[in-house]
Amino acid sequence: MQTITGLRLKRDRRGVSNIIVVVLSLVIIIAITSNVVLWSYQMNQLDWEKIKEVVKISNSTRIIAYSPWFVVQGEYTVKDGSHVNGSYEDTQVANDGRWETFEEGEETPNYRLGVNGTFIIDVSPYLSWSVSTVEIQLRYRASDAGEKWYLKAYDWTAETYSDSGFNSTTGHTPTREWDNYAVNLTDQWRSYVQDDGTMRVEFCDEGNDAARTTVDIDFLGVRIVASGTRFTFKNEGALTSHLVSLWINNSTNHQRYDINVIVNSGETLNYTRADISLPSGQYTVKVVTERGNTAVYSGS
Ligand SMILES: [Ca+2]
Ligand SMILES: [Ca+2]
Repeated sequence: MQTITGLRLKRDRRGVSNIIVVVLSLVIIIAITSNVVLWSYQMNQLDWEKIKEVVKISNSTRIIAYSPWFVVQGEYTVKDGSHVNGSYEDTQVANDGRWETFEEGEETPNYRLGVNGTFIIDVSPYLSWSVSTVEIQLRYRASDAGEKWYLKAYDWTAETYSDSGFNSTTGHTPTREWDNYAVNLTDQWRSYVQDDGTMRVEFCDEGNDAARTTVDIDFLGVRIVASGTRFTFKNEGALTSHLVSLWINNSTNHQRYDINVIVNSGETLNYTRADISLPSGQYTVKVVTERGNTAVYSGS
């Protein structure tokens, strides 16, 4: 009797342990299977989202910003010729009915005129911009049209007044009426502007001539020309897109920029970057989304 009971107990224990093994195995199998299913579902979800994402670049445009005019802060230095009338303050505002008058020197036939002044440019608001050049604008009236007039700036390295690298070095022929004459310093502007924004500008005649010219200066000013870029992104997909990087490429240069731009489904978004200057000639813009999709735009 005792033996039979012992056998039964052994069999029951084996049966219970078998059930435990089966149940544990089932639990493990279910856990693994559900994880695999979930993982593949998540993968499919990401793939699906990547496929569904449609972002386009519909435009990229150069934008130009001008600083206010910076004007002379003290009386002009007359290098050749003489001061006749008015003061430097009369040259600070254009078209205000006030001007400063200078006359070529007395030594016939060597009539010469050259005046220069110091200008302080406030560069600080444009530090984050891509400064493309500095412009000099003059409004003046000469009493004869017999010679050209020039704008130059002081080259701090060469230690001389120069127009080397300016967009125009041919001078301006006056009409004997009020004339506007502007030059820009191209990308050579750094030679002419000190780090603290100090700049010296000279207005001078073409050379020795027999007519003694009187010149009225109504306005002389300098300003910063900054350039940036406005991109237009279009989200034609059903999902919100996160743009994470932007490339500007041309035949010689590939430049990457970090961006952090959210474009909602159906949205057209303008995105302006003052520090990005589009290259001249053919270029391509590429944006990359967080999901790894790209959009490309070709411009020139
Ligand atoms: Ca002259
Ligand atoms: Ca004036």
